[in-house]
Amino acid sequence: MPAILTQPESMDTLEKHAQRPDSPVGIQGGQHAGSSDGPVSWSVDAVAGLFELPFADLMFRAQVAHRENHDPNAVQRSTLLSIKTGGCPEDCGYCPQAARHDTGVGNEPMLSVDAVVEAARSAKANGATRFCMGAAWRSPKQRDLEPVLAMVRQVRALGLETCATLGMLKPGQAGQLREAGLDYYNHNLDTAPEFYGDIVSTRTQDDRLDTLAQVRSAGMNVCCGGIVGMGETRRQRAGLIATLANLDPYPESVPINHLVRVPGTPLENEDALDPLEFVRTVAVARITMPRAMVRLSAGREEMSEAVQALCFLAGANSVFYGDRLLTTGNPDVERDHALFDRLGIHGLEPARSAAEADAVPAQAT
Ligand code: SAM
Ligand code: DTB
Ligand code: SF4
Repeated sequence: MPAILTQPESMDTLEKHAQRPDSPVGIQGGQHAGSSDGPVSWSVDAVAGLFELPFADLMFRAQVAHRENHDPNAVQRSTLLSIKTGGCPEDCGYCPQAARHDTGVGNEPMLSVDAVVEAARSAKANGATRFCMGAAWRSPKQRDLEPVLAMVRQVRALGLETCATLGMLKPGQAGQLREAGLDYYNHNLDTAPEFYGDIVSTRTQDDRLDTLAQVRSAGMNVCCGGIVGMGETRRQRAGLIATLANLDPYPESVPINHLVRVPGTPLENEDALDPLEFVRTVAVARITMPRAMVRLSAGREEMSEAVQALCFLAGANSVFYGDRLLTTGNPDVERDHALFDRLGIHGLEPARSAAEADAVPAQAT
């Protein structure tokens, strides 16, 4: 985890204000489950209450949580690569890679290990510190996992943090990925439990939780978040965040995706979400998961720079970096550099040095 910020005086002032008994922005929120030093448990009502705060009060609370745990001017950069695109048998309503959606995304073969390592090298040269390899699988077959293990080993040897998102894992696969040096496994809960069945019918959210448990038991860090703007209610956004925050421990990385409305997907005509509601979701994620890296994820290409700046103020401290996500676009690095310069943001250094690149991943913290 990044170093704690250094501005004791101003932090004291912020905290004193936030802890005033009459403050609408009091920093108490989640309830401790069981003993007072056990994990904090968030009810959907408590999270929905955060969403209902006046915007300035919500942002203030998010900033207190952010500044207590992170450098507010540092943003971590992860580059994505689709190592196996399209042809997926699942029916996720948002996804351009589902074979049954007529989106123009073809069923392509897996990239070669060399092509992936070359892309990782160039991501590192551009300033990314984490490289995330995505595959359009329901679940990897063992024969497909073998080349992925080689990719993980070689990408990690470059001194990058490694992440993969390959679908549901079968027993033993998480262990193999960790052995190869995978630092993070991305597997999103995507939306509130009660809305999940409206978006995906080919698996349940419990299937996702099962894979997340396997990732944890194997000692990997968890990257888990969701998508907003799929027609869910505000309470359902609160339900998603509460579910994430109640994972024990909560994820180290929390991608907050804005739905990219891809023509040919069932959600292509979904109403646009109020951008300030997206900012609120980021702020609520920051407050409920204070030590996590909260990633401003899909949807950034359509987002104004002013809204992105509000997301950073709300506690986002990570982005997908590079001009492509998996199949859709993302701001190019020049545009991001210009935005970061205007905001005085600097890239975060990798959590581990290149010298550690050959070591096995550290236990999740
Ligand atoms: N197949 C694997 C899985 O579903 O876990 C990995 C790849 S899948 C594309 C990874 C994540 O991308 C999904 O869980 C979802 O959160 C996100 N995603 C896919 N399509 C999206 C879209 N149109 N807009 C925003 N996020 C999207
Ligand atoms: C995540 O939460 N978002 C990324 C990554 N994890 C794998 C994927 C976004 C995909 C957006 C649609 C596309 O480019 O296909
Ligand atoms: Fe397949 Fe993942 Fe897309 Fe769902 S989100 S259709 S599992 S690639």
